[in-house]
Amino acid sequence: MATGVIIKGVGGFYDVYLNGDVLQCIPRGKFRKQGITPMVGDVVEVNTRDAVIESILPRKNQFRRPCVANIDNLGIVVSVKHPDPDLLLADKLILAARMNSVKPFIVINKIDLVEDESEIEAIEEDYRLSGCPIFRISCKEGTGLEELKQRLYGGITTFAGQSGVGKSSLINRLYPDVLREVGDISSKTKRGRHTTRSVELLVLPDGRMLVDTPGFSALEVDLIQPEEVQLYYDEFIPYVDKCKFPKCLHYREPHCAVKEAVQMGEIPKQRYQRYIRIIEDINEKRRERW
Ligand SMILES: Nc1nc2c(ncn2[C@@H]2O[C@H](COP(=O)(O)OP(=O)(O)O)[C@@H](O)[C@H]2O)c(=O)[nH]1
Ligand SMILES: [Mg+2]
Ligand SMILES: [Zn+2]
Repeated sequence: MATGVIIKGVGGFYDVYLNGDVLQCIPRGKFRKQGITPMVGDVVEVNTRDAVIESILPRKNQFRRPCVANIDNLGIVVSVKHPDPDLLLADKLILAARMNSVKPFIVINKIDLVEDESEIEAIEEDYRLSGCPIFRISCKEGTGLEELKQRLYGGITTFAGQSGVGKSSLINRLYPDVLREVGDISSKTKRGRHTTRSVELLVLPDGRMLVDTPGFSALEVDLIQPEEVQLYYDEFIPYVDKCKFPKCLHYREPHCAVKEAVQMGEIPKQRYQRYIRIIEDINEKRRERW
């Protein structure tokens, strides 16, 4: 028996990465009877002689789009320009990642497009206390890719962000052996081809893995309670105990230490304002539901 990771699944067969090798396996019949479908990213125990998956270890998380389990790290890609950064989306992705025990990091791409560094610095400033490592890169010129590669964390990494920010370009750069479709922003409608393809894990030489299909939905955020959101904001930690109300949402409550810290410039203002947007979004969605 050996332990490996499913890196691909097609037509009932699963490619399992085991000690540097790939073994095509079938799952034991019992899984189907139990209604369990193995997923890409699953850690499995394999009977190597028969190439049979005997057991699937408990998943730490699982996602539908792309359909993959056990994600460790999420690279949130924003571009300085074309398209302009959508930091509300980035914040929601940070939240969705942390809710699912995924470690987020921020990748600022297309730095070749700005002459003035201040646009990059503004994004970095916004996330300086978020606890997310931040990388500046240009997929076009190759800047910062080596550093990103060296600091890519162990386990399985996936990338998310708006369309056109350079996720596919980045995966191609990090894993150049397999070329994937890099879209032109203007021809984004030619989707069909890509959506039917199944997800695959790309194994880097040292065993770290990338999800080949970018994506990671922030929809899960809708399920969170408004009072839970703050638990995922590292920025607030030093202040929350000093708020007058123990259940302070740092929203409309008086004598709120978080709001005071924002006023004093100790917590980045934009990031706080987007936190409020998220709280209001959640409240609105809940009103619609009831
Ligand atoms: N100038 C510039 N363009 C880039 C860079 N990275 C990607 N692009 C371009 O941005 C467009 C969208 O890239 P793509 O990787 O398809 O984005 P995705 O939708 O996030 O997967 C393509 O035309 C890329 O050539 C970069 O670092 N600099
Ligand atoms: Mg793409
Ligand atoms: Zn407060």
